[in-house]
Amino acid sequence: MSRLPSANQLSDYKASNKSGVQTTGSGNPVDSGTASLTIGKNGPILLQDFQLIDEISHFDRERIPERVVHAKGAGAFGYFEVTHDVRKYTKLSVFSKVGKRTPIAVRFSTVGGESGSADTARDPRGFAVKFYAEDGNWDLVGNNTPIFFIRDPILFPSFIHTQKRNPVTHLKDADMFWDFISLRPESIHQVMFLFSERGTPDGYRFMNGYGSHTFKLLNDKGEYYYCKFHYKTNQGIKNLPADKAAEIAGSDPDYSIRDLYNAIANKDYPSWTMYLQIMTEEQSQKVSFNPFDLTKVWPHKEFPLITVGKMVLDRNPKNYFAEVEQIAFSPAHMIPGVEPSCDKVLQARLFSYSDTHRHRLGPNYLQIPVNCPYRSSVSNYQRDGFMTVTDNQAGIPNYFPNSFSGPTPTQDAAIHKFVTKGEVARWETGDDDNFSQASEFWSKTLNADERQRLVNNILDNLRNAADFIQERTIKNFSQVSPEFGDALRDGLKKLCKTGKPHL
Ligand code: HDE
Repeated sequence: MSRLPSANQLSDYKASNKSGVQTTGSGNPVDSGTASLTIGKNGPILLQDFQLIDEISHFDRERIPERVVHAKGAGAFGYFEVTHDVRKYTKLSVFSKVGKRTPIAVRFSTVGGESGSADTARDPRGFAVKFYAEDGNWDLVGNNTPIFFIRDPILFPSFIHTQKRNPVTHLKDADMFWDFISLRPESIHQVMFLFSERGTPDGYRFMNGYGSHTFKLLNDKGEYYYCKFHYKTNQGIKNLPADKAAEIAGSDPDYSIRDLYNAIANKDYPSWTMYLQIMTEEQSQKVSFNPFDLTKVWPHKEFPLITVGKMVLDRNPKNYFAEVEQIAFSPAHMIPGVEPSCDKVLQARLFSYSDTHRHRLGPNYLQIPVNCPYRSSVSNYQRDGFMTVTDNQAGIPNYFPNSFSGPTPTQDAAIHKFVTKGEVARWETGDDDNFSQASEFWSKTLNADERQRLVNNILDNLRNAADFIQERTIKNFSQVSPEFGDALRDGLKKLCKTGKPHL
């Protein structure tokens, strides 16, 4: 019977490898893998059985904290190839020459579920890319949606709590979810993406990716542009209808991991085309929306897509834990030519990721091979710490400035200087134009069938929330379009009549 490559991993290993001598972690050969050292056949175990203690104590420490969000995911490796010249906009080394290839690592993920949760859950998908460039690693840590639920990062921990489990029942809780969403209507645009079929992509190969935030690009003349990054899937977009997604969640919860692994193992390498959207400073001051607000898209008509290159995934991880569980992306990992904009959510992310890596993987997480900027050499004044596994920069001076050939800064890395002023305050943004782009999405992007499915998918979840929360939610959707609000109100009434119990 023919089997998928993912089912044959062990047989494939056996076909090309001979068994070696089993050892302890310190490399000492062992004489049995099946018996502990005891006094007599049934006797107690000896403390001198280092092999047993080594086995069990290592096992006791096997799990590291899972990612607090994006815990379930799949990773792969490949390259990014430049196909079009964009040096007018940026001096980024990875875009420096048509035909240039840069090695990349990618991790796709769901967001809210634990590392054992189902791949087809309704959720945004993470789309994180690490470019191993000659001038260090550049991480573009995005999603499969161009926008997000919030525009002020202070709301992020609360928002995530509402996606997770109720602290008493340990169940997903529709009251928590819809209460927060309806109290913060800036989330409505992304909620509509989420409850459309884009919320259940048919595996990771069939979705687009977005850097989502507005970034700043810098060219070699010192000029800057605002920019959004897009990846379009060359496999075509495929989404799952809600009932199919639910069925697969039961029959094959690892559906998307399996699909990606087998496509690559079968040499059916997935690829994406990368594009930029560019906005000048002048345009940024004139556009009708806030270009630094993460709940907004930049209309393609005004800001057309500019092709840069393609991303190809052609290698599966050699080992999942080493190369996927331990991979650590950070929006703060930037190389000359790309800089943050004033997008507040991006600003907070610049801190958060490295912080979580130090907690999850330790202070030397950048020494782990998958995270190490192996195409440049790390040279600085950081030393020591848990799990220093390099030569710790040997005899290079460990202080700066110094007179002994220690590494020195370069102006190539200087950020673009800019002036900023304003009153320091906690600026509330809850009422900043929450509905205009959501209305466009409803009336222009979705067709009648898609609108109906969006309504059905929302009803399927909203029906579990308390009445007053349903009412507030419907009021918000009515501001997107009265027709939308009416469809939800009618739908809830009908569901009430069926008498089907709420979850
Ligand atoms: Fe994340 N996010 N996030 N996020 N995020 C993490 O970092 C965080 C946000 C995204 O495959 C964590 O390594 C804050 C937007 C992806 O390893 C954590 C805020 C976008 C991944 C974290 C956001 C993302 C993460 C958890 C708002 C799309 C998975 C583990 C201020 C543009 C990366 C980790 C991977 C992971 C924090 C919002 C994408 C805790 C504080 C917006 C793809 O640091």
